Order: sequence, then C-alpha cells, then structure tokens
Amino acid sequence: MKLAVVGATGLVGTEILEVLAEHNFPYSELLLVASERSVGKQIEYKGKKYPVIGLADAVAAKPEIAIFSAGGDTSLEWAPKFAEAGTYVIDNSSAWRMDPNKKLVVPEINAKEISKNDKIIANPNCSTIQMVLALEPLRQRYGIKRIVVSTYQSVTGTGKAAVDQMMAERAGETPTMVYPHKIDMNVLPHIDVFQSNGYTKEEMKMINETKKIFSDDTINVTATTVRIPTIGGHSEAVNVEFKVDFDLAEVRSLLESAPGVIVQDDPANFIYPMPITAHKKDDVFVGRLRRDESQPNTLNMWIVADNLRKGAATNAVQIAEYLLENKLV
Ligand code: A2P
Ligand code: 11C
Repeated sequence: MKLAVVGATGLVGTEILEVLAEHNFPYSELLLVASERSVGKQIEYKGKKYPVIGLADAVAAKPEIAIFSAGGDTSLEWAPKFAEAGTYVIDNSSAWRMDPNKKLVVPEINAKEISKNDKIIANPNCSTIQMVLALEPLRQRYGIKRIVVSTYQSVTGTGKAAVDQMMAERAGETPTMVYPHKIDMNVLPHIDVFQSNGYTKEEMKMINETKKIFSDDTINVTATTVRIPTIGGHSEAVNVEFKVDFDLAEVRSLLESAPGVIVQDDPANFIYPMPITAHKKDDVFVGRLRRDESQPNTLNMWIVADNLRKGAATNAVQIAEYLLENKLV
C-alpha cells in the first residue's frame, strides 16, 4: 500500500504524519509531496529521512491513497489526475465538498456512502466536523429542526503564518499581518471572505456542509464564525432545536456512548471542554449541556475539538482507515 501525503510540509500535513504514526497506519511506501519550492528537501519521520517530491512524480508512482492538504487550487488541478491513475484522493480543501458527485465524509456518520467509484472523497471543514459529530447521536434520537451556532476558532485554522502573527504581537515584535487587524488581545467576527448575503464563507460552509453530511436540506442552520487568539482548537456554542422533546440525562448518555465524543460536563468542579485540553486529541469534547429555557425542545451545548486533528488530519486518516478496513483498497 503506497500512501502519499500532499502538502506534507504544511500545518495540516505535519499533523497528518503525526496521526498516521499514532494510529500505526499500515503502508509499504510513503510519498511526501509539496510544492516545487520544497522538492529535494528532506523530512525526518519516524527516524527515517524522506525526500520531498513534486506532484507529477507522485502521480507517476500511482499511490493507492493520497491525502491532500495543499489548498483548493492544488486539489482542483491534481486530484483528478491522481483519480485517473486509480488513487483514492482524500481532500482536505473546500474544492470538492459541495460537488454533488463527491461524498463529504465524517466516518462515524456517513462512511457507508463511500463506494469503489468515489476516487475523490472530501473532508469537511473543521468547524463543521466537530459540530455534526456531536449532534449525530441526538439527531438520530430526536431529529433536528434548527441549529444556531457561534464559533470561537483557533488561529491554527488559518495556517502557520497566522500563528506567527499572533506570537509576534504577543512578543512585542512587528508582525507580518495575515488578518486585517491585530489578533492578539482581540476577537475578529470574520473568518474567510464575506459573501454577498453578509455571511462569511466559513459560515456558509457550516450551513451547507451540515445539510449535505446529514443528507437533510430541511435542517435550518445559522452561524456566526469568530476568530479568537488561541491555538489548540475550535470552540462552539450550539443551540439546537429538536423535532421532539428530550430528556437531559438521556442526552448525556447518548453523547457518552457516541464514537469519537467525550463528555466533559461537571460545572461544580469547573470541568468543561477547553482548547487547551483538547489540543492534540483526536476526540470531540462536549459540555455545558443544559435546556434552553426560552423555548421548547431546545438544548444548549459547548463543543470543542482540535481543528487540526478531528477537524482535519484525524478525520482524513480515519477515511483512509475505512478504505482499508472495507477492502476498497
Ligand atoms: P510548500 O511547503 O512547498 O509550500 P500551509 O497551509 O500550512 O501553508 O501548508 C500548505 C501545504 O501545501 C504545504 O505543504 C505546501 O508546500 C503545499 N503546497 C502549496 N502549494 C502547492 C502546490 N502548488 N503544489 C504542491 N503543494 C503545494
Ligand atoms: C479556519 N475552518 O478555521 C477554517 C480552516 O475549508 O478547510 C479550514 C478551511 C477549510 O479558518
């Protein structure tokens, strides 16, 4: 099994390599791929040195699986070339997510949709993944009418240059600006580009991807996505209205038995999910479970996950594991 990691020098690519190692992912050959700028550099991984190769050489090597995290333009141009060579592409960018012919997969929810013909499989946006994973057991039991979500997102979602901006500001140095404003000691109600309807692209991703993953266009979703000066993970305040009433103890027990979800909800002892404790973990953490007393059938919850892990690398590696376990490769 030949495995390619495209974008291996980037923030998500580096995280993918970490997750592959932690999961003992089986491969016979590992191809580390980046832009022409990096070709020839060496990456040390699990005690071995790997040369960084270019995309054309990687396609020619016909890997069985390629996990892409090199931006939408690279995916649009190169994913079809890998697919033609018989490679399964698991793509972290937004390039293919809303293509009606491509599957948008969170393995715990809808991996069963994947067939032999799905050579390009899309990984959802990080803020969508953690929300839908935590909502799925509740959706199965009560049905969802409407979701109102506000996010508090880590600068790692923007990439290394954004982390550098925040750290330079914190150190009193002159930063190279990635955001239109200072990010340290600040909060930006702005993630990705503004659309003509007044929402940002990040907000529209949460709305549209949620409907696609749940295969349900009737779910109403509205979102406000916000960047905060933290690393470690994205946090989300979610207000969810179900189709029928729920029992809070049952909600807790459904979440406790959901795969990939960990309940941290003991306010008396100040236990609730936080980015600092979610950092480098594969799971999605849920807490602050409480009834919305202003209207029927409605729950408030707080959801935190490491956006580079379950929001990106872990979800992609889990899709690759699904392909192997189900003998699609
Ligand atoms: P490189 O390091 O050679 O630029 P990040 O999102 O953290 O900036 O990472 C982006 C990743 O995508 C990096 O590994 C980067 O490689 C890779 N990448 C960017 N543009 C291309 C391209 N045109 N072809 C292949 N890889 C690319
Ligand atoms: C952020 N969610 O936190 C973005 C990063 O569509 O995969 C991931 C963008 C995407 O800024």
